[in-house]
Amino acid sequence: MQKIQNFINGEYLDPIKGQYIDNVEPGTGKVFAQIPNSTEEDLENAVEAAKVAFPVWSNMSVDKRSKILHKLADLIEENLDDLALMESRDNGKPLWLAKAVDIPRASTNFRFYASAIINFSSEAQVSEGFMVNYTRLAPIGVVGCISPWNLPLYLFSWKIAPALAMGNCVIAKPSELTPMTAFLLGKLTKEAGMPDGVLNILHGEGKGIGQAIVEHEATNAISFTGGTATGKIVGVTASQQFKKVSLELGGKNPNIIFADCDLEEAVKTSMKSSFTNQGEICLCGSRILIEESIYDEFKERFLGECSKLVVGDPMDPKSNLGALVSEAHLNKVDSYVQLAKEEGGVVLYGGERVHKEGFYYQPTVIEGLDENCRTNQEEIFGPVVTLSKFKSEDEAINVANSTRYGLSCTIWTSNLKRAHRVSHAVQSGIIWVNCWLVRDLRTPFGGMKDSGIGREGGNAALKFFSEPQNVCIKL
Ligand code: TXE
Repeated sequence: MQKIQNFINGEYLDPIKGQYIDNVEPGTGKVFAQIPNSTEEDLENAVEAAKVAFPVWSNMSVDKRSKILHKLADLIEENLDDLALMESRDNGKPLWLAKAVDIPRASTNFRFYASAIINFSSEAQVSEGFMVNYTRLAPIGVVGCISPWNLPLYLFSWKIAPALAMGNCVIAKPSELTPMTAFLLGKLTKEAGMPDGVLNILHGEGKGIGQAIVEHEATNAISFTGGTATGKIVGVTASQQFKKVSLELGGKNPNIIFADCDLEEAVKTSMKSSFTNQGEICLCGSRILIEESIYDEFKERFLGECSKLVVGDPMDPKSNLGALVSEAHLNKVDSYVQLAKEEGGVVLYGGERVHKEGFYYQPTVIEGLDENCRTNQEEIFGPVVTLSKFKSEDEAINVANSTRYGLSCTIWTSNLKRAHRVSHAVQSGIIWVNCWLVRDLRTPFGGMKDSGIGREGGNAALKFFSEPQNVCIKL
């Protein structure tokens, strides 16, 4: 049984207190590794290493830091197969998806920020004959990065790449459900030439070592991605020490289908936005709102596509959906389908667990629910979507905005004015029109309302992971 280790000060170390958590493979339901359940003693070691490394890393030339991050991106690409296999075994997602999306985007994250810091510029204001002001983006120091289990290396790298690029040292904790690719990343940072102590990776439970990282006086900023409930705890903890905090939280995203859309394209992409990664992406469109005149046709086509989906072994290239990440999450998703039926919903497709071993669930489509019921208000975070019809644009906008979340929204229409009008009216941080999950990393990423605070991505992330300092010099 593999026992993974923390990565502290450039070396793999056992947890000091010798405590471990079982790591269960979602595809089989069997324990396949053990991970450290780190304690404050491990954290103190990581803090010490990060503090020692900070002057070296923050004073390193941007060009040299950039080269190290580019080399790390190269190494991720060279190790794509091993990383993808581990990602799939750890999370339950199909291997083909880990190879096509998760691991390549992790490499892209490092490559993007390795380039961004070379091209990043700040402003200077010259008051003629009197003074010049310039703004310096100073590194913050030691920062904490905490990531979730749905896109493990993708979101882990999404945080640590800009933090490292800006000259900070990082204490990072992946989800205890999916630690394996972060574990493997440690040695790649060493091979890339990253100085010891710059990146420290601690494993363990959120309420234990996760909370300790947020509380520790040495972490001056916290970047968190996870559930809204946890985000509230992290936000309160960090704000009491006036730490900068970025919270990327949950979503209950509307997918609005107008009658004037390209219906074939809308159905095809809606299958992806509903069920990719078993619906375990915070950006999935879990509430499909369809204009009344095309409701029946959309429903027929959508259900027809659902019947072609294969739920199976993540290692099988024919599997469209793999396993949900844990038995607890499988039970949570199933409980919401039972709730939907109690609330008057009709299950049009799916709604059942599949296979004996492992944590598999059918793609599930439900209609006949009111927009204010719990099924349409609460995040399920699984392969479950609801269909509902609307008569007018205003009605669609009101339903879209009717939850506490505001992460993303997809809009399907061929009317350009409507595309802009509805985009501006929907309370979501990310709007896709006639597409989904296409990203330009220069754009800010994040949600409104209970979907979080702050924006990551592009220059927004570089600014988050720095302290702007204005220097004014008399001429
Ligand atoms: O979150 P959790 P999960 C959301 C997604 C869903 C949830 C699923 O919509 O709601 O996250 O991810 C650690 N102090 N997003 O279940 O439980 C925990 O160990 C410090 C939105 O993982 O919140 C894990 O590493 N840390 C997102 C991490 O927090 C704590 C994209 C997340 O765990 C902690 C992905 C504590 N007190 C998922 N308690 C987006 N918007 O981009 C737990 N953790």
